Amino acid sequence: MATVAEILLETLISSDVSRVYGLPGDSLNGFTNAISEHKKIQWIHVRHEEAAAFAAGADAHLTNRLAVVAGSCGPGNLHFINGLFDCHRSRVPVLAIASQIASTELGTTYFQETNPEQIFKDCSHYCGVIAEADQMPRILAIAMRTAIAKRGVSVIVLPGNIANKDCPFPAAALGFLSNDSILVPPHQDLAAAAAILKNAERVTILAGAGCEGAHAELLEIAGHLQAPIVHAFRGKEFVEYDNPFDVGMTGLIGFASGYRAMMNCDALLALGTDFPYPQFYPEHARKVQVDIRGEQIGRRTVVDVGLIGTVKETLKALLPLVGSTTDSAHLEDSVAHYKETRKELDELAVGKPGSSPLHPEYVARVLDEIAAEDAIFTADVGSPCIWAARYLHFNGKRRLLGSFSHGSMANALPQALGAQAAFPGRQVVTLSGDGGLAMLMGELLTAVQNKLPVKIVVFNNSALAFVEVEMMAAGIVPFGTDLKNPDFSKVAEACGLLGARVTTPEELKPALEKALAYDGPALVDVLVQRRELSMPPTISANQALGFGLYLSKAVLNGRGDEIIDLAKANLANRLFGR
Ligand SMILES: Cc1cc2nc3c(=O)[nH]c(=O)nc-3n(C[C@H](O)[C@H](O)[C@H](O)COP(=O)(O)OP(=O)(O)OC[C@H]3O[C@@H](n4cnc5c(N)ncnc54)[C@H](O)[C@@H]3O)c2cc1C
Ligand SMILES: Cc1ncc(C[n+]2csc(CCOP(=O)(O)OP(=O)(O)O)c2C)c(N)n1
Repeated sequence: MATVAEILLETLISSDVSRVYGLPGDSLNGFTNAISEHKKIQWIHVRHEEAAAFAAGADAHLTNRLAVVAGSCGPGNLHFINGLFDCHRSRVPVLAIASQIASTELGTTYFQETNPEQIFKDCSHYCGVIAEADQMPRILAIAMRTAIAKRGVSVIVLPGNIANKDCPFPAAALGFLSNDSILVPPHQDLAAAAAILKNAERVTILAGAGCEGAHAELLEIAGHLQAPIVHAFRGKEFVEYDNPFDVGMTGLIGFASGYRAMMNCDALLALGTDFPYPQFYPEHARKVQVDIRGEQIGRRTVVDVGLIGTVKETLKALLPLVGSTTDSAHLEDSVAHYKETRKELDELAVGKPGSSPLHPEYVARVLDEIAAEDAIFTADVGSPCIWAARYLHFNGKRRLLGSFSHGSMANALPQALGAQAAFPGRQVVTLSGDGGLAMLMGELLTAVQNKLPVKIVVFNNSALAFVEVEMMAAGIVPFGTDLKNPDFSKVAEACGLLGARVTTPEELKPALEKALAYDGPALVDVLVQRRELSMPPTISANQALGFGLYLSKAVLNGRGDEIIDLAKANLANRLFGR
């Protein structure tokens, strides 16, 4: 008779799972042993379980299929927690197999004993404990179906001794492998939404990740309403390309034009977005929001009509009801402003030969120009998010991943590993922070060991620069943000990657080209400006005040050199130029 671990594995295989990310340990031996014997599932051996969870999240995001992580008891699966939070908040289907100490020892504060069912409660839709061998197939199926149907994390807690017991039931099919259901709101709700949109003079669309697969419908309704389209960050990869209505992103790291188009409208149509910052929503506009999850509607701003539906199908149903306006003043004004904003941003992305350190904008721009047309990018939380938001172009084939909803540092490298494992033939490129890279630097070894040819571009500014800006904006003198970095290219070489270090603009393109063409993992360490300020598109009185305060504090502290630094980075232009 097959063991619980073997039936578990067979169930995964029959559900199209072909990789498991993890790190072994005593209580997980039954499962890893089954993997080693079956050979139908690839074991992606990571150096830190958090990385396994980030990698699985990227895999699930890109494949729209369940991804799986497995970790040993106690500290082994505890390490998953931050990565699993990211997966859950990004709404990607991930199953975590958290092995547990022997069931005979539970409740005795035994060596490595934890309560995973409590620990993972907040980052999962379902957490089932397998107390008996007979129970496993049903608990597993519930966990898998829940992760797929609700999109998020499920956890099964499996004591090591039970994994090795005989299982009397065979592997059973789940019945579905993804949730692609469509949902159309009722006519009366659509009519109420249409009335708001028809009666408005200036409609703006805020489009998010829920617009995936609805590009044509999005453009069609924008045409009918003569509405500029602003995108939320997770919607960038699906919305911005081939889009004459595009006016950029809004938010703290967005474009001035995106902010302006939102604030100038008298009706907002929010489509598949959970853009989280209330202060960036227009106060006086009427609002219609479409979301597949009704509970998301009205969470960030007051909404007049909520439509529970999938964007594509809802727009198809809404289109005949909204009519067509010929008044294009708001659209034309917003697009013109966007063009100006874009021009200003592009002017910052320059590299004067010999000047060191480089402008990070220039690094992102060159990367964007030479990366493959179906490249997968991952961006670390911190200022790499800014460069990705402003300088990477998408085309319907390229993809973008980040820890956008959870906001955890160190996501870019492990997400790249998962992306590369899922798509071995595609170019996978990180925009890594120096702080972010160092946080999970052991994963360089994962890239080498698993032959994952990811390309890591380090924006090395010797600082936790993003929080430094936050501190300055809040009127605080930066503290604890210095990073004493090694030469990351040498670290990479020691780990078995191709390494390169770039100190001047003219070295950049050749180094990136060589790394992208290299048949294996490569790291390019680029020295970039530390105080390349990326101020919000609109500065509130408080933030400006805070900034002034910082300057005076800096002077008082005898840190005049920092002010000169800021001047070099063209602060005034950024603050007041747009
Ligand atoms: C350092 C940092 C700075 C950031 N700054 C900004 C910023 O300035 N601007 C910005 O925009 N973001 C910013 N973000 C990201 C931000 O935190 C949010 O993650 C992002 O705005 C959310 O994008 P979204 O609404 O497209 O995606 P999500 O938050 O994932 O929302 C998608 C919504 O669509 C729904 N949905 C999914 N599929 C469908 C479907 N088929 N039909 C209908 N609905 C569907 C979901 O239920 C969900 O409510 C930043 C993140 C970081 C880490
Ligand atoms: C795990 C975690 N720790 C701390 C933070 C707070 N934080 C956000 S961005 C950031 C700095 C990131 O630094 P780095 O990776 O060097 O990128 P930079 O902003 O310098 O380009 C910090 C500390 C976080 N988001 N996640």
